[in-house]
Amino acid sequence: MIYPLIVNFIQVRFSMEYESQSGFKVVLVGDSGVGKTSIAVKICNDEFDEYVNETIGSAQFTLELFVDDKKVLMNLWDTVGQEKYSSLVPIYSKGATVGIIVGSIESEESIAHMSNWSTLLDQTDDSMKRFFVINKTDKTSKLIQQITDIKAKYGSLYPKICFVSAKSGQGLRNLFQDVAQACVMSRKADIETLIPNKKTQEKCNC
Ligand SMILES: Nc1nc2c(ncn2[C@@H]2O[C@H](COP(=O)(O)OP(=O)(O)O)[C@@H](O)[C@H]2O)c(=O)[nH]1
Ligand SMILES: [Mg+2]
Repeated sequence: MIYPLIVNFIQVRFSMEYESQSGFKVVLVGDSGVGKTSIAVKICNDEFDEYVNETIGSAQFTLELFVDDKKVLMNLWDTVGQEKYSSLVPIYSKGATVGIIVGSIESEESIAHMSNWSTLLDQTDDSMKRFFVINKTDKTSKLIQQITDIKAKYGSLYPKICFVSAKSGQGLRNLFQDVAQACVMSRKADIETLIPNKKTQEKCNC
């Protein structure tokens, strides 16, 4: 008897929260200089600066996108990339729904390091959704060849690599639309675990 009431209550809360929630936390990590701040500024303010000030500590940006006609609010946390601060990543990323791990197409080293950043996110929450992003695609004249090479070399390590440019904005909208979708899916997954399993319920009633 109480089961439909619980489901109903959760569903009402669920749909209300899409309009008014405080936002999903999305963290940006990666080596210094790969363009984390530039990505956040471009997608949130549609601006690009050749001379970005180094991020001290962390900065936060707010981004609103729609998924299935529902507003999804995301708080992007832009963290410092220097190795010396990497021990702070598990603290910064606490409570994050999605981690965006950034490398630069200009720096093979930064791409190789993306797995280290992913390991750091594991220390916070190994079920956190990850997006592997290679930035600065505007800076190469051999983009197609580089994409093929990077996918061949890192494809098994980084499941789905997105190629973007914070300068031109190329690929960013699609990336963040996928991030918003992942946020919504994670909320649905959370709610599904709250709803009693029907089979278990039936068993209990026997
Ligand atoms: N050409 C180009 N330059 C970029 C791009 N993204 C960032 N940059 C430049 O790379 C430098 C470092 O960017 P920044 O956002 O500070 O990197 P962060 O240290 O990872 O936050 C800055 O001079 C940016 O203007 C991009 O997509 N294309
Ligand atoms: Mg920065």
